[in-house]
Amino acid sequence: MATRNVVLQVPETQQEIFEFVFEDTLLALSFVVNIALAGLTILFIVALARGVTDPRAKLIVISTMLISVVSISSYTGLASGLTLSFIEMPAGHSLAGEEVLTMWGRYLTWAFSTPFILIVLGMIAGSNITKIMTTVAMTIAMCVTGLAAALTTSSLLMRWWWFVLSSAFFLVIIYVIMVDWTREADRTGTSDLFTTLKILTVVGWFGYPILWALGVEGFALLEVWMTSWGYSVLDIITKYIVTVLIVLYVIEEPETITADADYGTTLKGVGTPADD
Ligand code: RET
Repeated sequence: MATRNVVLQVPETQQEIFEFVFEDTLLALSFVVNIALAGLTILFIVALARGVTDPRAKLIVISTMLISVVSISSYTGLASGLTLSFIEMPAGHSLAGEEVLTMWGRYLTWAFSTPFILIVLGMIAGSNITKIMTTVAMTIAMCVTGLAAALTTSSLLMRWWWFVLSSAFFLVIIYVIMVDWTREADRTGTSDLFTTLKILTVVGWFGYPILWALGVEGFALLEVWMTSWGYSVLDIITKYIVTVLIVLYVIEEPETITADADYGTTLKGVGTPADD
């Protein structure tokens, strides 16, 4: 009977979840701070990169902006109670049978934000479309399987199997960044910036699966607000700090990243204005 009462007290409707989030000041702040920072980052990019003319530099800038555009929407989803739910953990989990708050919107929206991070990193390294698209596909696969890991309630084993699958995709991305792009950035002449971005990205990205494993989704050693702040701090490093460093470099339009008016045209010369 006692268990039944606890279950019935769990917020179920979107409004109840919204109220639950805002009753927990720390949890609510972990969302609101990121909404503010994503907004400020967008304004920062608009203010600084307005005058950029080179099409390749513009593509990099727009991609950085899309990271924060996705982020502000993602955190709005969380803050409004739309993209988080209480789900019951399967047998064997340390909170088995209890309903825990899952911020599944994070895993979902990473599938839209991380591709832009990788497009930008790959372009700064001077990599090719095949490698960039491979990492984009891998990150989408990583996030979707991570979402599946968080939402699987049938079996603990299946939750961790999803986690293993997601980690396999993750390791492919780390390999491309550490090996291919590091070599390519050397050749392109962007290794100073790329090395800094690489450290922030690789170290930061490893924090996400660690938090997943330590939080309620995994071994439940951390409380929900701690996990949420953990993700929010990692997001600040891997998105806004990385973006600011990139934009400050790209607005100077150095030769290492520019490509002139022909860039992105299908036929040679199509993008060049006629002489007459
Ligand atoms: C999950 C759990 C399953 C195993 C792995 C994960 C990795 C997540 C990562 C997320 C990166 C997110 C970023 C977001 C910025 O918007 C899904 C936590 C490997 C690496 C950079």
